[in-house]
Amino acid sequence: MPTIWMNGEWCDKDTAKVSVYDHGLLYGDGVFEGIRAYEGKIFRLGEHVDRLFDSAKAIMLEIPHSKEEMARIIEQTVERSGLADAYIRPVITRGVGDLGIDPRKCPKATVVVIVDTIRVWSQEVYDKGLSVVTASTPIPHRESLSPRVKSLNYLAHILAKIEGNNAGADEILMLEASGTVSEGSGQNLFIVKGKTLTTPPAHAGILMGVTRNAVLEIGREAGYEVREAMINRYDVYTADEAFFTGTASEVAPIRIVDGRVIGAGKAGPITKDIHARFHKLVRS
Ligand code: PXG
Repeated sequence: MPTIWMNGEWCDKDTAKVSVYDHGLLYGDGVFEGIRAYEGKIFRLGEHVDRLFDSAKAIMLEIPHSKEEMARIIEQTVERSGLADAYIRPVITRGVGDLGIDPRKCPKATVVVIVDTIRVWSQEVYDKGLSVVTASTPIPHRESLSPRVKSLNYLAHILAKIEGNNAGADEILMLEASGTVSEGSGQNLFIVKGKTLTTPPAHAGILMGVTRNAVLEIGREAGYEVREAMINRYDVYTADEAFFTGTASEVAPIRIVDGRVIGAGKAGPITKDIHARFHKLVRS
């Protein structure tokens, strides 16, 4: 059953409510995480908690719990939900303040952990491979709000996603303002050429995905060459294979980008291999 922990209290979907004066709602002032549990085991909880605290530190938001407490709250919420396979959404906002923007008016952060399930695309889309278009909305400049902060400001990614929806695509590809390739609306990108896997590096305007890290490890262990390098749309169009990675999306093969069919136009052998190894890893 969907279960919510909010500021020390247990709630359900109907009773979990935030104030209209919460700066998370008024200004998108806050941070979040997206985590999965497989067969009752939370995948890389430590990495997600570390990223949550780094995001909070970057925006000078103090989480009123230690990392250990936060991890324990997340584990307890999963246990209480009874869901063996779950999607976990910790959200920390600046808290309740007044109608001004000044965060000093918010004495206490709002802490929420939601445990529910998620499905990004239908099984048919995974089987066929995703259709992708490049969005014209760029990734926000890293010196404005770092893309590495998993903040409650997802409007650029949402606007990009709307462009994809309007084009009838399954997903979008976002570029940095300079034009180099970054990521999807909530997933990192990998391309395959020969036996080499390439994904854009930290400074390409990406969120440093936990799934991305896992796939980098899996790729190395499997004996592929694995690179973090800047790529352009040309590299994507001419790749043998391409796939997205993300906690919600897992490993999702890409079939077509901006009308260019990628490789054979279906999940290639290396994508299938990475997918199988990933599913084994999360259940190990
Ligand atoms: N880039 C961005 C911008 C993200 O939000 C990822 C990459 C992948 O990171 P992980 O750590 O999950 O491998 C994310 C993930 C969704 C959804 O509906 C995805 C995310 C957040 C909210 C919703 O797919 N974040």
